[in-house]
Formats: sequence, C-alpha cells, structure tokens
Amino acid sequence: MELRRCGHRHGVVASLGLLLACGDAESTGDAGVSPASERCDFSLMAGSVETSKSGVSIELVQTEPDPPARFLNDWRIRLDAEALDSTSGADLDVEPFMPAHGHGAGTPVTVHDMEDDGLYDLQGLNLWMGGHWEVRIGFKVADLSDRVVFDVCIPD
Ligand SMILES: [Cu+2]
Repeated sequence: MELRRCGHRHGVVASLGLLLACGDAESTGDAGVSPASERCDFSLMAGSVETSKSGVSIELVQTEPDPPARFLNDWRIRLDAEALDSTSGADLDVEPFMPAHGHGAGTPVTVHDMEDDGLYDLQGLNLWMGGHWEVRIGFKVADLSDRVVFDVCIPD
C-alpha cells in the first residue's frame, strides 16, 4: 500500500505517469526524510528468539542501546545449546542488511565468543539508517551451516 504512494522516489521513470497523475504529491516534500516504504513500527525486544530452518534457536539476550537505535549497536545473543552438540567454536557471520534498499551496514561486525553457555557478543552493528533492517546471523557448527534473521525497526 505504502509503496504505491504518490511521490515515491524509487522507480521514477517507471512511475512517471503516476507522478504526473498525482500532481502536487511532490509538494509534500519528503527531501531528507525516509520514504514511506522504509517506515515500520514494530519493536524488537531483548528476549526475542528466532529459529533457523534446521531448528537451532538464537535468543537476543541484550541490546545496547535498548531498544536498538540508529548507528552503532552491540548485541548479546545466545545459541541454543540443546540444539547443538556443542556451541563452543561456533563460527558466526553477522550481516545487517536493509532489504528495501539492498544495502548493508558498510562496516564489519565483530563477534566475540564469550565461551559461556552459547553466549556471543556482536559489536558494532552499524544500523545507520532509520527503517527496517534484517540482522542476518549465519552460524556454522560442525557440519551444520544455517542462519537466523532478526528483523529490527530503527526509528528515524
Ligand atoms: Cu537504507
């Protein structure tokens, strides 16, 4: 619904007819403000759990800041120890990604194995833009590779 709003900035050529038909939609002026399609209003709370297709759960234990906000965020997560033979030495690959725009954070996320009951600290998630981000957490333990995705809505 929001994607069809008049004056949306994406796909200008394809929607030229729409823009003309909408006339003064442009005069509402969204320069410097995120397009409507980026806005979201759900919240991601510490304690949220996501489960991979292979059945491995990851809990978001703690976020800093809380709730998540623009720019640098640090998260603590816990891999479900029951789903794995061992969580020691799990290889994590963390990638924040904005699906509406097809871009990432631009800077790598540092992963620290806390060596304590599946806890990992993810430092420097640079959620620099307001809107919907996917925080994709790939993991590899022994022969198992999979991922979970935490959806997070960052306020402007
Ligand atoms: Cu973006």
